[in-house]
Amino acid sequence: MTAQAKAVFLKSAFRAADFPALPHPEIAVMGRSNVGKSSFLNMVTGVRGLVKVGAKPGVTKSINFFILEGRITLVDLPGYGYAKLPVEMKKQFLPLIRSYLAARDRLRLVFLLIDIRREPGDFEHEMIAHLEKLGIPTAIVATKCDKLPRGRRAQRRREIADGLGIGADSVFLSSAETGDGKKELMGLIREYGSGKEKDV
Ligand SMILES: Nc1nc2c(ncn2[C@@H]2O[C@H](COP(=O)(O)OP(=O)(O)OP(=O)(O)O)[C@@H](O)[C@H]2O)c(=O)[nH]1
Ligand SMILES: [Mg+2]
Repeated sequence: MTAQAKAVFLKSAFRAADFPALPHPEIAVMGRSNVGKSSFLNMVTGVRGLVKVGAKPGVTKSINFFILEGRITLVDLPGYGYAKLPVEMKKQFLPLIRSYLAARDRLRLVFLLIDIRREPGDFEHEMIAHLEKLGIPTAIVATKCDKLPRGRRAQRRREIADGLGIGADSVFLSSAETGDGKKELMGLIREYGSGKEKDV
């Protein structure tokens, strides 16, 4: 029998006072609205329907906590605003995200997701700098890689890495449609979730 990751929903928090006190190492998923954060969690855990996914941006409006195999906390963060929204609405979840990052002393790793077809923008640059300042390891994930033919993926991976000033090896590819990247990403979750982490 293959060991299947078992993940369960714990709670939603709309403000810092509602964040649960948990003993486990914690790993969070962050990125622009509609980039595929919730789908990413469904894909890596293998639990279809664990997190609500939507065609329209702005589906996740709270911070959602999940427990993986009873020993790792996984966190789905609301998205940074959709490009078509007014600036004020785009930024509506940033204070909540910042207070989350400041509050969680067991946070071991943040997955920062970028659509493989997009260029990293101000949000990604600012968040990477912010996470670095807080000393939180960050793994960049290029999502929806099924949208590009295989031959184009390596090139986009390099371009995203160049845009962020990091090595191409630090950008992981994923697809919630095909399961591409699942093994590697689950490997990172287990590594960081066990406390025996290597550098990303
Ligand atoms: N083709 C393809 N579509 C994807 C993939 N991941 C997500 N999607 C689609 O993209 C849309 C947004 O996915 P979500 O997982 O809800 O994105 P999110 O980042 O959680 O969005 P918010 O909660 O609104 O911030 C949905 O229509 C998904 O089906 C992927 O890997 N490939
Ligand atoms: Mg979501």
